[in-house]
Amino acid sequence: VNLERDLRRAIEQTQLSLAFQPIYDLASGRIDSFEALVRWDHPELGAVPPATFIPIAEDSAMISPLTDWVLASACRRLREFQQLQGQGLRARLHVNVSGTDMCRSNFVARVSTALLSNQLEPGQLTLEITESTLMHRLDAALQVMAQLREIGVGLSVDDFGTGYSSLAYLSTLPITSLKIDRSFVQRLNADARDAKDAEVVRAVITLGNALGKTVIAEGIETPEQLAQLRLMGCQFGQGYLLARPLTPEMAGALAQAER
Ligand code: G
Ligand code: G
Ligand code: NA
Ligand code: MN
Repeated sequence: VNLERDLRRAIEQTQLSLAFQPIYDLASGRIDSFEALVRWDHPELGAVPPATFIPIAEDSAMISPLTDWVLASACRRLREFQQLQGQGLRARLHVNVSGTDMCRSNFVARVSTALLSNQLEPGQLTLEITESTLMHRLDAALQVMAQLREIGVGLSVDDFGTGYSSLAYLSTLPITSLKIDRSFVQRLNADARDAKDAEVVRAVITLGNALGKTVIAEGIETPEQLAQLRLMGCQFGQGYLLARPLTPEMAGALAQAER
């Protein structure tokens, strides 16, 4: 099996699809946005996880066509969600992007095209970039991030706490939000109520809030974790306890129910 060759075909032959996982406002319980997650149904192998094929795409020429497919498809769906929600509401979307792709010269134009083609406002889109890929090419990434902020696109550091960005960078990066990695959230158990792990999460939330960043906890799986995060002042959350990644149809139905 040659996954790089197969991926080229997958983009052309609609073997790819998107799942949408809601991000909730923990205070109101309302949906803040949906994160688009790419899925690949390989004709012989079945479901191939993105953790397998995204790195292959990044190391080949396939990452840009893949990103463009995700951006276009996710924006089209968001437009549908917005129509289901009706007047006045502005559904919002998170899309994961690869740091290597973001540093290509035409990236900002490609993002603008996806938004314009679907009559969406830049403020409706947040791009998630993992801490490690961001730090890998920091200078190039900073330039592109500044341009994206200038047009109004939101920027989130994904898997925060697992990379190298350190607290020193947090105040200087042009980001609008950070997502606390689920490995931290998973350590918020009842028996760890006053453990050091909880203090790390609390400190990240406090610092993020103080710097004016939106803080999103990911990977919430238990009511205990949710309760602790709320107490710590975490405003947004995502995880299997709240909602799993959903088909576009189910996500649309949820969006409609929020109107
Ligand atoms: O959905 P799942 O848990 O299998 O995702 C695994 C990883 O793949 C996550 O780190 C997620 O951010 C990443 N991922 C999911 N969809 C996309 C996408 O469309 N583009 C990129 N670059 N990464 C994605
Ligand atoms: O790296 P990123 O945060 O983009 O990864 C998103 C992935 O995490 C998705 O593939 C999604 O399926 C998975 N995910 C979402 N919620 C949870 C959760 O509560 N627990 C676990 N273990 N994984 C989750
Ligand atoms: Na993500
Ligand atoms: Mn993450």
